[in-house]
Amino acid sequence: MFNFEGPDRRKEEERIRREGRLPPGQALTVKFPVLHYGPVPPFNPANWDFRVWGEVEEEKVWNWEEFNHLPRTKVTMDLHCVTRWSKADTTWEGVSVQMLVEQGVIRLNPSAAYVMQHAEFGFTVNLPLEVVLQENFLLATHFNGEPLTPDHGYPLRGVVGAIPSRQDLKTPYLWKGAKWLRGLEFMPRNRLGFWEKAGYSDSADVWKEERLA
Ligand SMILES: Nc1nc2c(c(=O)[nH]1)N[C@H]1C(S)=C(S)[C@@H](COP(=O)(O)O)O[C@H]1N2
Ligand SMILES: [Mo]
Repeated sequence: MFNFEGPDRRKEEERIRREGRLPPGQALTVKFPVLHYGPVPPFNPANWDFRVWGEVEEEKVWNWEEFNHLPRTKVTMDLHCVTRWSKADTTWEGVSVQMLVEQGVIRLNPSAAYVMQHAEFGFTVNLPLEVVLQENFLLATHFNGEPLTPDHGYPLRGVVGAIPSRQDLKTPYLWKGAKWLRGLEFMPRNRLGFWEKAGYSDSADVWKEERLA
């Protein structure tokens, strides 16, 4: 597929590689491939809600309007997909879980250690709490200044990537962000999500090339 992207891709890949931003076994794309299991769900703001439950002092349920009044932030990241494409300098806007916790909007129990993202059709993705609280994990409503498109997760998705200046942050492959996200479950112990149960790596570190379990 990359052959059809022209000379710009090659030059861009050289630059990203030189800057140490291309993990092993990855190739740069200037497109934005779409990958998921199953159909794209419809969005109806009248019955959409976002739930926060589990190891929290108080469960939360926000409708679409309430969700849009939460504090918002922006982050620019490189995305790394386990199917071996990477995309550089993508800008995401939305809600940071770290910020919600710092501002007391979500109050975690001390027992909270893992997080399950719950999406439409029962799709799930698990991550350690530590990663969900990093700056490179966002509950995103916008990509490069525009609302998400339906196939990339509209109206809301988890997204995780690499912030080039932040090599201290753990960086999992892109599948660790659930599109069409509807809730977060804070958990005392780890449970595997949809792709993790199917044999993908639990930790999914892009720099260690943790693709399959
Ligand atoms: N709800 C949902 N989210 C999902 C998936 C899925 O099957 N369902 N697949 C994941 C996988 S495997 C990848 S690689 C990324 C792809 O995101 P993209 O389509 O925006 O490139 O979404 C992730 N989020
Ligand atoms: Mo994927």
